[in-house]
Amino acid sequence: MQIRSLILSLLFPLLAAAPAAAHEYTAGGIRIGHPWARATVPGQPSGGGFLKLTNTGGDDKLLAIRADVSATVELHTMQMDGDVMRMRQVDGIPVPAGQTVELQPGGYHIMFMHLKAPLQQGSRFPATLVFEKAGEVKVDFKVEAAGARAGGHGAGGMHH
Ligand SMILES: [Cu+2]
Repeated sequence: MQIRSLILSLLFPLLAAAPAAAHEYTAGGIRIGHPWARATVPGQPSGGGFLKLTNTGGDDKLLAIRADVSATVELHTMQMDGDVMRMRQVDGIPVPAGQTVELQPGGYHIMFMHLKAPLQQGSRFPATLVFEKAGEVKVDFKVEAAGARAGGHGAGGMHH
């Protein structure tokens, strides 16, 4: 009994922390996992956003994102140009039926272009995802450390 309550008390803080760390939304057959953005420094023109899309329905496509934190929001992919990884704007991110598509550093990502203010670590901001079939979904992006899951973009956002 004592051991059991010790284990519970050790486990509980972890369990209690989980929902805050990983927030999730649903739109039709699409599950949107943990939208997050990288913190930016003052003067940094743009910031990256990431999330995970799990599609249990039919073929769909992420068409656009709207947010007030920046003048515009673009969808980007990374591709090799000779020896250099470069970003390229895409006009949508396909989310095929039954598949999981992860927007992550070094791959598909969201760019909040021309930020109105730096993205502060620990804060949240609202955004609307627009899907071809599932329609519009409001989500909150959590702002995490600039170096979180590093790779892809330089922290300075100098490519833009
Ligand atoms: Cu980009």
